[in-house]
Amino acid sequence: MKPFFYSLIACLLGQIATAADPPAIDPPNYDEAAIPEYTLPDSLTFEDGTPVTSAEQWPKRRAEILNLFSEHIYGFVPEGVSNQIFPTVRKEIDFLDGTATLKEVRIHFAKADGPFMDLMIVAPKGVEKGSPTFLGYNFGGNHITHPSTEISLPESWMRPSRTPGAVVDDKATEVGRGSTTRWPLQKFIDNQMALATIYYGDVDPDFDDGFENGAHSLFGKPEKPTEWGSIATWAWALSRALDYLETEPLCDAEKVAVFGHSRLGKTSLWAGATDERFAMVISNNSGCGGAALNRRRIGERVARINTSFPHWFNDKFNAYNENENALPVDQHQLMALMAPRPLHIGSASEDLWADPKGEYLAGAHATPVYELLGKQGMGKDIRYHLRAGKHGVTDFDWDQYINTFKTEVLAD
Ligand code: GTR
Repeated sequence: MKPFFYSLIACLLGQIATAADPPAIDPPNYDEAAIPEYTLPDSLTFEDGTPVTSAEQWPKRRAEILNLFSEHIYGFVPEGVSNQIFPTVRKEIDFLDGTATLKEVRIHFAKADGPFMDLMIVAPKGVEKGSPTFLGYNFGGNHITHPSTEISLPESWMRPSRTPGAVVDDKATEVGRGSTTRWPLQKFIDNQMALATIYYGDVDPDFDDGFENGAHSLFGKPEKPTEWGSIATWAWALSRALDYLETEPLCDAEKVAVFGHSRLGKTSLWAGATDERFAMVISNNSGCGGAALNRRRIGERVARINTSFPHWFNDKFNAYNENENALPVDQHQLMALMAPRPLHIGSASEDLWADPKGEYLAGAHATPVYELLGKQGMGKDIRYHLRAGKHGVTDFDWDQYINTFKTEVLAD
């Protein structure tokens, strides 16, 4: 009886384990030869099958594509979400040996005492009209960009840091000041450009929290599987930051390049797609759910990302786990939503998880839409660079983005 008893228990435990297990995920593939055949959806064919033949028809087709991305991947902003902001300037001082101004603005969402994000602006001095501006989220708080004690520490939940002591009890500490080289402030100033940055966790702390904190605490849980996940929420708040920049004398709101790295690169792309006021869009190593084509099924894939980060996309995106060919869109069409504005996609040679080749191809396959709009696409309005090295943001990457900003936005 004993062995039977044990096997019964083992069987029951097995069933419990099976019920709780995440869905089976194929191991990652890094072999180009093992990529299944695929056909990319055509950006220049309407959903009813008729071709898009003129630039005048593009806004209608663009709306279809945007709607498909909202419905199947990133999620719609729920009805009733208020776009109202309540900004308060908290600091404005000289910075970087008097070459720059440091300004801190607290922006409350929806009501004066609602949840808030702290926007930090570092802008060159002596620019009359307001400077062209990079707007982007940081991963660890505004204070990680520079050692100065003038920069306020974030107050919201802070994700763990690689710098020992920089985060204690989920809060940022003094130790984290200047702990990253990802934001070359003096380089921006020397190029007469401003940086506007926000800690992304102010808007929505990056864990699966059931929509209870950050901006979500105002609006509650999504009622439909097509409503927003965290990426769409972060993107929505970038638009609210741009609303503020439209009133900010230090910045030229008509010349704002939205930037993001990795998950925040997915976010900058979605912000650029949903808000055409952004003059230029930058994706740095954004990978799966960003610039990389889903159908290549190489490196990180849809099932993996939805399992590791269930809160990033809408619930409907789960329908495409190990089922990428069923997606009505692919990421080249997200790139096409930037047209005719300049788009810069940056990859890193060792960042195979993000599929550098897939990131390039998404840009290349957006070219027909740029051409329809009288632009050239890949090589001109769509820029791509492959930097040597790992996943990250380097000065070399910034040199490329600054150059594209100058030649494609500021030279006009
Ligand atoms: C990884 C994730 C990527 C990327 C990255 C990041 O773990 O798989 O999609 O977003 O995180 O944002 O750092």
